[in-house]
Amino acid sequence: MEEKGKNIRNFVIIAHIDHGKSTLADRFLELTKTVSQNKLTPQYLDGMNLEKEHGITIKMHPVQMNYNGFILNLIDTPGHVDFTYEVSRALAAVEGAILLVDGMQGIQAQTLSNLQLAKEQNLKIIGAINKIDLDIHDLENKKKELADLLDTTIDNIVLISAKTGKNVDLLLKKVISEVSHPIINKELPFRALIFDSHYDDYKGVIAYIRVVEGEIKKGEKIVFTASKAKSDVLDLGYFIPELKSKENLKSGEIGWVATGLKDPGLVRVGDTIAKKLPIEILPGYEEPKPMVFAGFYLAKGGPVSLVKKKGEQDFENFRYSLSQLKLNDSALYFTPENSEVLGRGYRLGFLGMLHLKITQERLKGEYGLNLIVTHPTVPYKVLLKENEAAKIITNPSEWPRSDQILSCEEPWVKMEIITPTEYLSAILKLINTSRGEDINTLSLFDRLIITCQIPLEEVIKDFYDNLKSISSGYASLNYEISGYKKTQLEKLEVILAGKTFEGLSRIIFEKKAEREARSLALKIKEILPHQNYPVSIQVKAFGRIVARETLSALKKDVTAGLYGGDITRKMKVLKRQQKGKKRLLDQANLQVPPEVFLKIFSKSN
Ligand SMILES: Nc1nc2c(ncn2[C@@H]2O[C@H](COP(=O)(O)OP(=O)(O)O)[C@@H](O)[C@H]2O)c(=O)[nH]1
Ligand SMILES: [Mg+2]
Repeated sequence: MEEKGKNIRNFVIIAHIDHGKSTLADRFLELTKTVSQNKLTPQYLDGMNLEKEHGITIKMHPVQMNYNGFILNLIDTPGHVDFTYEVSRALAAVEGAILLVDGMQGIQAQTLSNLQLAKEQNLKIIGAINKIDLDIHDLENKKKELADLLDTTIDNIVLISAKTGKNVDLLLKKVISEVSHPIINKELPFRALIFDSHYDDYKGVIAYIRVVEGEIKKGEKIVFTASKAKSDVLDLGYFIPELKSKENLKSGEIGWVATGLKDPGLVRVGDTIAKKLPIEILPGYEEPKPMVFAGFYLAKGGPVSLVKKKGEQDFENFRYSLSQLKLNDSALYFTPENSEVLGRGYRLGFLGMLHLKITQERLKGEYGLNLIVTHPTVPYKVLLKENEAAKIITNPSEWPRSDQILSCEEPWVKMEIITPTEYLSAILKLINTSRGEDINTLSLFDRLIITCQIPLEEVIKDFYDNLKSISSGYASLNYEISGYKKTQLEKLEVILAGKTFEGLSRIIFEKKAEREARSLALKIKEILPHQNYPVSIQVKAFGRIVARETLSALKKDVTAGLYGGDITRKMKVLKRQQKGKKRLLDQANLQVPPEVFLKIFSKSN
């Protein structure tokens, strides 16, 4: 009989966004009867509400399937560039990858970047072209492209339809025959890598692990090598994709352990779990560097919490929510900060704008936190005249006075865009207006790869949306941080009804400051709800007001209740209203609703 363990296959599905990973996972779940037909909703593994709402995968999702005597551990992965850290962690837990390509779209930017990550992990990669139920007119070319990319022959490329299920069984059989089984080492002391985690109110921290060596049973004691925290294994098991208990987890297996730990800070993704220390630490993950920062503050009215005493307890609740969320999103970074107007809050760091938006939605949906988010910023390096060390500034309110600054630097990215040739000139124009440099064009079969360097600040603004719209959705992009470069920056300050709103401040490339100030003032005018009094909107830069607008007062028709022809009475009421307006203006304590903060930095408004 075959040695136990040799019948295990651990693999991921990787692809560009929307190429059909989660739908393919559905077909696998169906084929292996892991989820019963009547329960299988589309993109079943996208279990989070947010994933269903947005139609995208945000988290990696592990699931175990049984097929023809084999144990198959599949991890579905997200495709968006902001969630690459999820993909790379999933890759470190498996031996093989299905690289899926949408036959209509062909190879896209994340196809290349995910392939690169899989190669770095020495995974066996199986190429598949999806959506063959559609009328793909140059299928032969698409096959050849993918085969060339994978350095293989076209007969190795599997043609499938994740929608109809065509050839999905062939693909799964290929995974079984070509992906190697994990290296099994049951005799060595237990070591496992934590690749993800989440918090459970009853069982505490649940760590998702890949067991590398040895074996672990329910009730045994474990230790986390980074925090040295100890715990008992309350329960353990595998994913179906919900948690399913079993007796033990052995070398080569993927599963979860319930630790009972109530302090989320004790468990870190990438850490090694053992039974005893000392033990050699497994190569974990390189910590991702947050590159987009924003302040998060509890909106007035507070969170939807049952806690009666607001204030301190709400803030404590906020902190606890963040540390719980971090367990399930190890790329999230946070540190406390204060704002004169907004009170106590946190500065959060993200991998990109989608990561920011998703986090805000998760904090609201999963933790009931209604938050004000300040204008996002990239980290800037500033050299001060009287200080030799460069300072990294991630908060515009900490921006030094311009006469104190010796020089500044901003982060740049190396970007790769894949596009059909006809959009080349429009894209080059976009790159130019976004301050891009070092532009190169290469051909990729019948399309082009444009590589360039661009300031990250331009990228997070609206580069992606612009690229999609000028290429009718056909161009795709990927980028990675390439380093800091010298630049000239200026701070824009927003003054509403005479009061500075630090949360709306932003740092901006000097040459774009005036234009940006004017459009910011206009945008605020459009978005800010009318008050009972006129609100002056001013934007300050270079030590002066560079843009101003006035938001007119809300006109309440106070005479509406007075019918009949008594004109003097009408005049009296109107006069009173005017006085009222003046009084209101004097006491103006303008509140900016959270939606306004959100809308001011989102391009679509
Ligand atoms: N016609 C067709 N559509 C597909 C196929 N596979 C996936 N799709 C659709 O493509 C979209 C993206 O699928 P999804 O599985 O969420 O992609 P993911 O982002 O890679 O996980 C969805 O609207 C699917 O219904 C296929 O084989 N044929
Ligand atoms: Mg998906």
